[in-house]
Amino acid sequence: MTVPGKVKRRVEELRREIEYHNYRYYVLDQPVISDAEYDSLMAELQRLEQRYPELVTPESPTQRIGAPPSEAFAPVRHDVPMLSLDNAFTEQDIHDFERRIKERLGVGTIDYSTEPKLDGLAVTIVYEEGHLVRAATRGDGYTGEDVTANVRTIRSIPLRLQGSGWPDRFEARGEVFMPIEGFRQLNEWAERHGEKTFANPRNAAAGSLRQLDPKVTARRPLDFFCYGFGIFPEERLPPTHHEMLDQFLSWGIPVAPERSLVQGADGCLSYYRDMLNRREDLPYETDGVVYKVDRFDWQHQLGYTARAPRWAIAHKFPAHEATTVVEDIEVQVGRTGILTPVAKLRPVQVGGVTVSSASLHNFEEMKRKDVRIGDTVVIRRAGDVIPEVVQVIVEKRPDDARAIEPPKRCPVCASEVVADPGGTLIRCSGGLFCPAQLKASIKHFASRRAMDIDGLGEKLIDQLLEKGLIKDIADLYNLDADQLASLERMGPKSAQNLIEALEKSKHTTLARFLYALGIREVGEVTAQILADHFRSLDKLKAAGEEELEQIPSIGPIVAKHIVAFFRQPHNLEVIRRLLEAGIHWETPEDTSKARPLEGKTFVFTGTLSSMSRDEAKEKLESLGGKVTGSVSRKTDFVVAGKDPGSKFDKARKLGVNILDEEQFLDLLQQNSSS
Ligand code: D41
Repeated sequence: MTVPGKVKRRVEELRREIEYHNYRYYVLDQPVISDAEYDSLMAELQRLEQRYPELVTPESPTQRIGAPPSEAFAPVRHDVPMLSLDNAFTEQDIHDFERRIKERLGVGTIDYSTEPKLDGLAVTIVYEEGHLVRAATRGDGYTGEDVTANVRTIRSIPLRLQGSGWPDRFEARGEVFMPIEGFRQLNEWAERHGEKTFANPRNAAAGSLRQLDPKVTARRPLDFFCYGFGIFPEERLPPTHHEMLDQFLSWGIPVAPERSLVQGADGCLSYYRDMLNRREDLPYETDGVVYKVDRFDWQHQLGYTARAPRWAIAHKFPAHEATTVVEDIEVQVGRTGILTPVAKLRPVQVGGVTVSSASLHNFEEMKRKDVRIGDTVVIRRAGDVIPEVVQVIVEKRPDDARAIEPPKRCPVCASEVVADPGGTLIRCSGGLFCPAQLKASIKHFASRRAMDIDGLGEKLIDQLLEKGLIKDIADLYNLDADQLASLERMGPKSAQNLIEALEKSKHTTLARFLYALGIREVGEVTAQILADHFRSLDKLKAAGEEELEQIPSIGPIVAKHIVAFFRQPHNLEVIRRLLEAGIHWETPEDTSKARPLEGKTFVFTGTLSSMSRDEAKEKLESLGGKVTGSVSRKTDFVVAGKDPGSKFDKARKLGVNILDEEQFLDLLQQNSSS
C-alpha cells in the first residue's frame, strides 16, 4: 500500500509539533498547550502510524517507549576524553583556585559560569545533521558504554534538534539524573509491588540508565541537563561557556535553569551560599556547584592537568549522608501506640547538623535492612525529614552485633503488643493507660493545629505528669499559676502566660476539638468533614457506623474507630470535663442545607407558567443543582412544563424522574426553607 503524500506530510507536521511541545514542556517548563491537546496530537500520530506502519521511524515521538532489550552495552571510545572535575570544600579553596588562574592568565577580573552540580551520571550525546545518533556513559573518561537506546527514552532529550544553525556533528555532554519527586514515586511503587527500592536518586538514575531493557528505562522518570560539549567545530564556538549553553537550549537541549554568570571568587561564593540555601527546595539532588571560567579563549590558555581542566572546579556541599555506628536500638511508643524502632547513633555530622538517632520506620523495615546493634550504617538526612538508616555496611559488622526482635510487651507500660490488621505495624494495647501514649496524646491535644496551647511543650508535659499535676487532657484546665510557677524552668511570668494560653484555647472550633481528641484515623480533614456534617458534638456522638459510612470519604474503618471512641466511658468523661471547663465553639454554618441539591442534574422541557426558565435555573443553581440541555441516564430530574418535547419521551424511556410544575415548585419549597 502506498502512503498518500497528504498523510506523509501530516505525520511529519505532527512530529514537528509534538517535538516542539516536548521542548516547551520538558526543557523550558513553559507549555503552550494543555495536556489534553498534547494527548490528542499524540493520538492522531499513533493512529496514522498504526494505519501506515512503514511511516514509523525510530525517531518518532511515539517510539520513546523503548527499543528491544540488548545483551550488553557496547563500549564507546570518546573522541574527546570526558575529564573529571577537581573538588573544593572550603572558601579558601575557591580563593586559591582563583589566585592560580589569575597568575596563569595575568588578568584582573574573571567572569565565571556557575551551575548546580547534579548528582547523577555523566553522559555524552552525539548529534549528526540535527539527529541524535549516539549516547554513551562517561565510563573511565576514555571509554564508556553505548546507552543510546536508553537515552532515547528520556523525554527531555531531543531526538531531533529545534531551531537551526547547529554543526553537522557535535557532542552535548551533561548529567542524567532522577528528579526527587520521581524517585519518591518510583520507590513507593516498588515498595507496594514488593520490588527492590533504591537508596537514593543517584542510584536510581544509574540503575535506570543501565537497564538492558529500554522499555524499563522508558518508565523511569529520568531527566537531563547539559553542562558542556565534546566534539564541536572550533570555528563555530561562541566566545563563552554561557553563550554555548544558551545555544544548546535554543536547539532544544535542556540546561539547568539555576545556572548563572558571576564575577570573581566572591561572586562564586555568593552563588554557593544561595544554592546551598535553596538546596532543599530544588526538584533534584545536588552535591555542590560548579564554577567555570566563562571565556573559551581563557579556558584554552589554562588548559588541563592530567585528569581535569584547570578552568573549572566543583565546590561541594556538606554531605547528606554519613556513616556511623548503631550504639543501641530503642523502641518508641507513638500517640496511637505504634511501636517504632529507632537507632541510637554515635553522633555524626550530616549536612551541617549533628545526628544522634535515626528512624528505622518499623520492625519489618528493620529486618529487611537487617540493622543490628553494633553495625556500621549509612545514614541520610534529606530536607527536614527525620534522618533514616539507608543501609548496613555488612563488611564492618562486628561478631557481637545483636539483632533485636519486636517486643511482645510494651516497653513503657508492659501491656500486650498486638499486630495491626495491615501486618506491618505493631501496637501497644494499653491506650491512654500507657504513659507514652498519654504523653503523646497530650502533646497532640496542645499542638498548633489542634487546641493551639502556646507554651505547652514536651518537657513541660513530662513534668506535669511526673508531679501528678495532670492525669489527662481535661486536668490541664484545672492548673493554676502557683502550681505552674513551682516547676523547673518556669517563673511567675511564664506560668501566667501558659494560663492565658489555656484560657484562649477554650474558644475553638468543633473541627479543631475533634482533631485534638486524637480519635484514631481522624486527621484534620476528616475532623472538618465530621464537623461540617454533624455540626454538633452530640449528633456525632450518637451516630452509628452505618450513618457515618453514608458520608462521602468516610469508610468503614474510620467509622468503626469513631464509634469505638465515643463508646469508651473514659473518653466521654474526659469530654464532659473539658466542656465543663469552658471549651466552646460556634455551631458551624449549615453548608449542607444551603446546597441541598448539590450534585443533582435537571433538564427542562415545555413551558413553565409560574416562572421563566432562567428564573427556574437560577433558583436550582442557588440550591446547588445543575441544569443541562439534554437527557441521559445521569439526569436526576426532568421538569416538564406545558407542551413538553422529545426530552419528555426520552426521560420516560430511560426511566428518569419526571416532575410536573407543581411537583417542581414543591421541591424548591422543601429545599429552600432553612
Ligand atoms: O552537574 C554536574 N555533575 C557537572 C559535572 C557539571 N555541572 N559540570 C561539569 N563540567 C565538567 C567539565 C568542566 C569537565 C566539562 C561536570 C563534569 N565535568 C563531570 N561530571 C562527571 C565527571 C566530570
